[in-house]
Amino acid sequence: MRYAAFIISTCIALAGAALAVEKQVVLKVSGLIEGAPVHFTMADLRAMPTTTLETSTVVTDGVHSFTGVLLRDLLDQLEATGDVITATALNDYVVDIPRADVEEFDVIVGYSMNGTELDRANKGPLWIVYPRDGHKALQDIRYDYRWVWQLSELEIR
Ligand SMILES: Nc1nc2c(c(=O)[nH]1)N[C@H]1C(S)=C(S)[C@@H](COP(=O)(O)O)O[C@H]1N2
Ligand SMILES: [Mo]
Repeated sequence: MRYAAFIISTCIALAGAALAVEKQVVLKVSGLIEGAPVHFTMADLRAMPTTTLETSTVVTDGVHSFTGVLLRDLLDQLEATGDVITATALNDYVVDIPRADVEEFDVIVGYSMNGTELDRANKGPLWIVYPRDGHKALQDIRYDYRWVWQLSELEIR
C-alpha cells in the first residue's frame, strides 16, 4: 500500500513537472514591427500546426524523424519582416540565418525527434532542423552551422 502511494505521488510530481515545463518560455522572438518581443511556451508551440520531416544530421547516426513548426509559418504568423534571422542558443551560440532559407526550404523549429521530446541534454528543447536529405544544396557546412540546437531566441533584422 505504501508502495502504491509512493508510485502515485511520484506520478503526480512528474505530471506537475511536465506541466511546469509546458508553461516555461522556450523561445523569444524579437525585432517585430509591432515592437514587443513575443514569448512562446512549449504549449504555445505545440498548439501550432506541426510539420514532420525525415532527415539525417551531421551530429547523429542514421535518419531521424523530427517534428516541430515551420519557421516560415512562425514568422508569417508574427508578421515579421526582415531578411536576416539572428538565432541565439542557450549556450550563447549565435548565427545569422538568411530569411530566404525558410522561404525556399521547409526549415522547422523542432521539439521532438523520433517521437521523443528533445531535452537540453539532447540538442533541445528546440533545434532548428533543415530538410538536409531532401536537397543536395543543404548538404553543406554553410547550412550545418545554421542547425542551431538549444535554440532560445530569434531576432528578425
Ligand atoms: N547551440 C548550438 N548550436 C550549434 C552549434 C553550437 O555550438 N551551439 N554549432 C553549430 C555548428 S558549427 C555545427 S557544424 C552544427 C553541428 O555542431 P556540433 O557538431 O558541435 O553539434 O551545429 C551548429 N549548431
Ligand atoms: Mo561547425
